[in-house]
Amino acid sequence: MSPPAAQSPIESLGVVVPTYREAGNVGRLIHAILAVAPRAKIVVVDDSPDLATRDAVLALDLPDVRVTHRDSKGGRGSAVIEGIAQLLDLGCATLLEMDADFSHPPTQIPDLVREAQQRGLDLLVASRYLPQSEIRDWPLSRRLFSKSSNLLARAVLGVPIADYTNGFRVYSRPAAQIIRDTCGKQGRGFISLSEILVNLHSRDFRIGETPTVFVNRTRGESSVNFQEIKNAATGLVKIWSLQRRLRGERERVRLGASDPRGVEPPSSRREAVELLSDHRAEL
Ligand SMILES: Nc1nc2c(ncn2[C@@H]2O[C@H](COP(=O)(O)OP(=O)(O)OP(=O)(O)O)[C@@H](O)[C@H]2O)c(=O)[nH]1
Ligand SMILES: [Mg+2]
Repeated sequence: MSPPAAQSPIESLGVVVPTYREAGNVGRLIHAILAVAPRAKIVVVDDSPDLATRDAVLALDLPDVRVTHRDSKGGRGSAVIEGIAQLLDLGCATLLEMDADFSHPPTQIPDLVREAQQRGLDLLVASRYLPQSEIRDWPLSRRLFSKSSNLLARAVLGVPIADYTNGFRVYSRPAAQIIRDTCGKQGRGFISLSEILVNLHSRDFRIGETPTVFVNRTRGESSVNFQEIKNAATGLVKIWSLQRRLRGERERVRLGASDPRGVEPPSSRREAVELLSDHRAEL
């Protein structure tokens, strides 16, 4: 389905919210999103062990808000990718991902969407690590862990972005299609945020950052645990190897060698835009 050509990015916005035990947050968050983006379509992908979060969404009874409940904790990244696929099917031209716990201020959504469009970006990261950014109420241990994870990811992967792990991001439709078709293979949790960066950067998609204010959650429980951290470390190694493979493929294509990828996803943004013809109008 194609969005009408006249729609502005905020009018054709789709928002994906991954949830794990967020019954106390999700309803308020959806109202807060719709207060600033009344035409947005919202997809919640919930992996909670009970139905409280799903029921909190259903109780809102809003036509453009849907919730998918999955049977096990499939990971934040896989939930986002599933939500992105649904939003693409709904015809959204601009997509945004954000957490359910109000760490990502919904009031910044219109500015993010506008900035992504004005700068011609395929991915705009709301970043906690720019000079004007702010992190509120995080304990020192959490700050140190997050900062060092980001420095490590940047050192290994080299995508010129300061914040690899904040899941408050805007995507163009072509970028979202690449994410749907290529990501979620190097881990299912928070590491998918880095996998997305590498898959888009390796294909010359346009990536930028803008400052944000990140606020520690005040309701609900953290889902971060040791297993998640271990999975992220393994995922980082896999993504590094993926990045080398993508670079090799690009080089082979550049040198005119026959394309060994068969029906694999496009190796550059240009190729992606040429192939993804269903939304030529907005590209
Ligand atoms: N669907 C789904 N969502 C998840 C999963 N793990 C976390 N989330 C959601 O992803 C978002 C980010 O997770 P958080 O637990 O807030 O992670 P964090 O911000 O690093 O840490 P805290 O805010 O301290 O909990 C929240 O909306 C969570 O509910 C998961 O396995 N599946
Ligand atoms: Mg959080």
